[in-house]
Amino acid sequence: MTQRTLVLIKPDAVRRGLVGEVLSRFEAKGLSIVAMEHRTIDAGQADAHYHEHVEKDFYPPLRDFVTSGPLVALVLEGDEAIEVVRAINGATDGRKAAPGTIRGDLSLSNRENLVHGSDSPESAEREIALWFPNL
Ligand code: RTP
Ligand code: MG
Repeated sequence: MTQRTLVLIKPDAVRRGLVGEVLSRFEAKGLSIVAMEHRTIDAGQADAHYHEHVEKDFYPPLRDFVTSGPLVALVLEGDEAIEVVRAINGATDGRKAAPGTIRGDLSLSNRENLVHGSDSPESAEREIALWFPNL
């Protein structure tokens, strides 16, 4: 089934010059970019995006990280796009993520892990509306 999913190329990827590398993996897989924007977010947008995590111990440093510089937000579309993107991204912790995934190949951190992908159809709908209200 064709789905849309919300992806963030996080500030660490922008700082490290990996936007093209990350984008090329999604494009090579066959996913279509239907929206894309370079943006620096404030704490309010971070809290709205990560609302399920705001009470957790790891959230304050995560908020500092995602607001630390520009990121690239995009909407990708394709067959089973939500699950496909999460597989391409790899496990949350870059030290444990499988080689061949974005995090497994390019991250050595549990926080600075380069990418975000929506984790369910409900999350995708909510996150796309949050980041791209005109879509
Ligand atoms: P994402 O939401 O960014 O796609 O990542 P995910 O589903 O793989 O991981 P999630 O559990 O939703 O965590 C969101 C982001 O928070 C940071 N994190 N830090 N223990 C920690 O220090 C910790 N755990 C998670 C990561 O940046 C993770 O992607
Ligand atoms: Mg998540």
